[in-house]
Amino acid sequence: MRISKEHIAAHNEEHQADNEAHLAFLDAQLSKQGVTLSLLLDQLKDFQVAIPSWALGAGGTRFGRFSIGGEPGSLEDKLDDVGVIHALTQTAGAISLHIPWDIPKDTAAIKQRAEEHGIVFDAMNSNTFQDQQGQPFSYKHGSLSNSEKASRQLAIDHNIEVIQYGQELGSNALTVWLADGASFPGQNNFRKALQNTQESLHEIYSHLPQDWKLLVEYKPYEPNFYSTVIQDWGTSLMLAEGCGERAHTLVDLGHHLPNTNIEQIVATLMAKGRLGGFHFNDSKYGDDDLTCGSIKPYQLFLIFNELVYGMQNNDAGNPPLAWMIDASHNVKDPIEDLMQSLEAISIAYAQALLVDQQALEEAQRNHDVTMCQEILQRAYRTDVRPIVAAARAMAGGALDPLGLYRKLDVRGQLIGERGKTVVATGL
Ligand code: LRH
Ligand code: MN
Repeated sequence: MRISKEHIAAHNEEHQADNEAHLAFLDAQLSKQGVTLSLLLDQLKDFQVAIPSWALGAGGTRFGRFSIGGEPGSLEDKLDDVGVIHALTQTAGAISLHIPWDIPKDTAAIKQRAEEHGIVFDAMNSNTFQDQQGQPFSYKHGSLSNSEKASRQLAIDHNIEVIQYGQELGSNALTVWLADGASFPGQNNFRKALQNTQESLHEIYSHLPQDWKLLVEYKPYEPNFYSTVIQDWGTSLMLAEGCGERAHTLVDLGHHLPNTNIEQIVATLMAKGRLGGFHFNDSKYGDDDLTCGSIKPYQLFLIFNELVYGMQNNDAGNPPLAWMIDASHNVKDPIEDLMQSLEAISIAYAQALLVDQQALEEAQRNHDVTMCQEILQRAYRTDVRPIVAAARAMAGGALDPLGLYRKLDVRGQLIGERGKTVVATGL
């Protein structure tokens, strides 16, 4: 299933006049605020977010999984689905693979297919939270933190293998997320588990190619429900600093206890020059992996406001960030859900670019608390959708990706090609 440029041109033809009318109104409004629309469009046009290879099929929970039909049955199919999303949005120019769920059988062919879709390979993800068939040592009681040297070494070797797959594909980052932890008090020696993890990560880091980054992802709980070795940003930062300059923290928005101030964590990590990237999603309770901006859009905006400020004041030399989605689709069409997330992320970024940072700093200096909020919310309450749509069209995408996706009945065509019962690898 391919979306042709002709499909998109015809669609944009239909929607152009309407979007330009909105754009002209916004341009008049924003230029009064000293905002140059063309600059904003350029920044948005170049903004790319990686799609998780494990979220192109229907997700599920321990209570059940409901097929969507037409799911990708191979890595080739997954690249084609990311190709559909990228053709429609021009914002999904990368895929993040999870090993062993997505081991490329023919690397050259996979690279060729990705190239045809204009997709590159973002961070690689290792998996030491599941035992593979015939695995000599189990990860049941941990991987990099396990008290058993054999399990630790197996997990280290797996991560080194993942780096090799990534090198062949042109990736330049490894994301390590550990399920390691305990479900009951007394089950683990916290200090030994942390020490083992530091030593294991250091061993992996010593095998990292010079142009690569190591991204250490933290999470407070699940699948362990009493303690997790890498439970929060502080532990991740400490472990990253314990590895070296090219080790950074990865912030998965769903990996925070309720009411955590994530935008402050982002500001802190950027101030330390150790923010490596994101797994964007949204949640109401736990690691719900819901559509970005579907539950807490204002939080997403506040996070991007800290990112924009951090990138404009990057005295700590924070590296370019890895922008990735990490979601799971229990009730929505995965492609539609991912396009909604891309829209929400682009909207939050565009609104954050509208924040008058100079005026905000002045209001902060003057302790004018009311004005601080006014400055933020003026940007947040600006309907930037016509700008996000125009940036997409400028890059060759559709003004209304979801509308065109449905008009072309892409899911119907995928079901026709792949059948109703294919189950994609992943969560
Ligand atoms: C853990 C996580 C991690 C992935 C997995 C699929 O919750 O966020 O990033 O490895 O989901
Ligand atoms: Mn994640």
